[in-house]
Amino acid sequence: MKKEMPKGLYAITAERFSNVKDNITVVKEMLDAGIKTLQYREKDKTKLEKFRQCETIRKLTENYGVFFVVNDDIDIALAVKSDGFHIGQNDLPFEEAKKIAGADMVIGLSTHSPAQAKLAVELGADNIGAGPVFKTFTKENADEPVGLKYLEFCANNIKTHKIAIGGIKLSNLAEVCAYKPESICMVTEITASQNIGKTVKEAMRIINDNR
Ligand code: 3NM
Repeated sequence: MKKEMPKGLYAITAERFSNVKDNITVVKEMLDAGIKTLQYREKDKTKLEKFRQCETIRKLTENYGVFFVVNDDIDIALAVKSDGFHIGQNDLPFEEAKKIAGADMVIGLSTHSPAQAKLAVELGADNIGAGPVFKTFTKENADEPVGLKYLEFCANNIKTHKIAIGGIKLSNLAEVCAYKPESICMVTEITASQNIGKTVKEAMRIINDNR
């Protein structure tokens, strides 16, 4: 059975931007702080290293009852039995990824324009990334920021679960909340924080206050 992705704050790993901590240490801090949705995203490791970290994170997220998403690697997602899988516009065609992932896997697709968002819905995406809302230095070759205008388009036209992403910080979180995306993702604002627990709790408070 497909699980439902929780709404609210969505966290993603980024070991390069984690103050020299490894992903597992950061994930434990995120889980202790109350994160409900977590994506494993890692561009600089071998398949085996990624698999090992995902195996550990799957156990941890299961213990905490947290929704676990694997980015890019469908084989790892299936092997560790993650709840979800996420791909971008330059990965396997969405239809192919969906066939491989099977009926029980929640599948998300990153989108950067109204046309991509509409197509993602037509193709049966369970959720869509919408961004980058603001300038980001976390993703290599990220698209130019689509701004709050794209979130406004999505709010008015897309019913599928939306994940706002890209350059989102505590300082601009309330502006993003105004467009009511089901989830909001902050990557480096959390991973690079000197106090992950405090940052996560503050983000959740802002999201709750602006629902
Ligand atoms: N995807 P930060 S932007 C992983 O627009 C990712 O699809 C994006 O990192 C998209 O919160 C992004 O540190 C990185 O800016 C966001």
